[in-house]
Amino acid sequence: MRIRLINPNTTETMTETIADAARLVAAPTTRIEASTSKSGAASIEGHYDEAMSIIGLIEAIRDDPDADAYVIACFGDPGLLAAREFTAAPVLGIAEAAMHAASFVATGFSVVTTLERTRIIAEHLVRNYGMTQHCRRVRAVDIPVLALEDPSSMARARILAECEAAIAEDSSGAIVLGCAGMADLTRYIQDRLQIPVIDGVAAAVKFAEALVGLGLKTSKRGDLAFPLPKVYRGLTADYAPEEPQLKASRIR
Ligand code: 5HY
Repeated sequence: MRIRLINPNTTETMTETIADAARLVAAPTTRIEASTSKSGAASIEGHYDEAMSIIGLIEAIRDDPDADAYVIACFGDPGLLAAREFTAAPVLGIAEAAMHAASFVATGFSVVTTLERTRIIAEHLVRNYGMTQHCRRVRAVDIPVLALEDPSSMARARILAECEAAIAEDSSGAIVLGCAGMADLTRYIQDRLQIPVIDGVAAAVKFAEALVGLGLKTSKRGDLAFPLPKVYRGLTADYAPEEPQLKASRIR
């Protein structure tokens, strides 16, 4: 099977970190094809960044209509439902995938994310995904997303310290890493804390494999049916939804 892994920010180096983490856990028969959004923000750290990233996300799906599944590799799960409308193939958001995986291995987990402002967005997702009973706390290390790639930011040490505090103070049994850019820290933190540390990129890849293995596709009945054809103007004119039969004839 083929998974299209989409980094909705425009930073190629981060896509490489994300793709490495995905390939580390993918089954031998799974091909991971990673893409960096062609439009939007260098890093997604708020509602506005998220909104501006969705065109690039849809474009990446439209450019590869035959993938067996799609993974949105940003912890805000930007455009998740719009993407599920746009294609029949399963679409996984790394935040949703990570939280579900954590709930399978611990009765309580903490999320450790980047900036204080995205901590609030992650709390919204906890509620939206019905995870309030499982998520003990969402924490932030207040490091910008792109500083994760800068050794001088001490990001690794600060994230480890925040995870240790989560175990001590939240009585959590598992940690969810709250940014795709933290994917390469999973093993490092897990070896030191000896509790499950969940990276959403890896979790989303394995859930995508499971859904495809089960022969499940996104339901086209109700709110995730293909978008209704209509005229779009301005910047989005090129994204006007097509007639479903036209779309169906173009994609699987
Ligand atoms: C992410 N931003 O995973 C989120 C992290 C965050 O550009 N990739 C981003 O802080 O919300």
